[in-house]
Parts: sequence; C-alpha cells; structure tokens
Amino acid sequence: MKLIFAIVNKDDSNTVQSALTREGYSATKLATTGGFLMSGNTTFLVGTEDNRVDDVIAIIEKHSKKRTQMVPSTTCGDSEYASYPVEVTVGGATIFVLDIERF
Ligand code: 2BA
Repeated sequence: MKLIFAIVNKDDSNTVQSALTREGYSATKLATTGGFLMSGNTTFLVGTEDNRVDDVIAIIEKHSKKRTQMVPSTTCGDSEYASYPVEVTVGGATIFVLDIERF
C-alpha cells in the first residue's frame, strides 16, 4: 500500500477532490502554505493499493493546471535587481509517493 501526498493549487482543489471521490478514492484535504510564495495551496493525502497509484496520479494531473505567477525578485535572494519581479511557474501538482508500513 502507498500514501500519496499531492500539493495542488487551491483553485484546483475542489475539482481534484470531486474527481478522486467520483473514481472511488478516499482522500483527505489539508489547507497548506507554500514555503516560497507563502500563499495557500492544498495538500491531498490518498492511501491506496500499489497498482492504483498511477491512476490516482493521472486523475490529479488531469485536474491540476500550470500557472505562472509574478514574485518580487527579493524572494529569490537577488538583491541587485530587487525591484524587478520574476515569473515562476507553479504546478500542476507536486506529488510524493511513500510506502505504508501499516494501515
Ligand atoms: P511554493 O514553495 O510556494 O513554490 C511555488 C513555486 O515557486 C514553485 O512551484 C516553483 O515554481 C517556485 N519555487 C519554489 N521554490 C523556489 C526557489 N527556491 N527558487 C525559485 N523558484 C522557486 P512548484 O514547484 O509547482 O511547487 C508548488 C508547491 O509545491 C510549493 O509552493 C510547495 O508548497 C510544494 N513543493 C514543491 N516542491 C516541494 C518539495 N520538494 N518538498 C515539499 N513541498 C514542495
């Protein structure tokens, strides 16, 4: 059995949650905050059988959009060009898959 951690944009979270539920997966949704942008995102915990991990990832991928966001360059530690915002691409989803010892 595996535990999937999936960090998605909060604007996609309801769509991802509905799709996982519709396909029969149990999921827990946590309100989280990205360390870089310091803005809200959503983390899903999904426990499932090994042979269903790819299906879960495909569902999450399908409903998680890529976005670009402007951030002050000071966030990147660049003091020389501090006044210039830089563009970062966020998402679709950041996913970790862990082995479950016991459920
Ligand atoms: P944030 O930490 O707020 O990062 C948002 C986006 O900012 C990232 O998108 C990436 O494009 C950019 N970014 C992050 N750290 C950066 C840095 N040191 N220099 C330049 N740009 C940087 P994603 O990669 O799609 O990540 C989205 C969110 O997923 C992150 O939000 C964080 O909450 C989580 N995440 C990403 N990688 C992670 C990791 N290795 N461990 C734990 N959480 C992670």
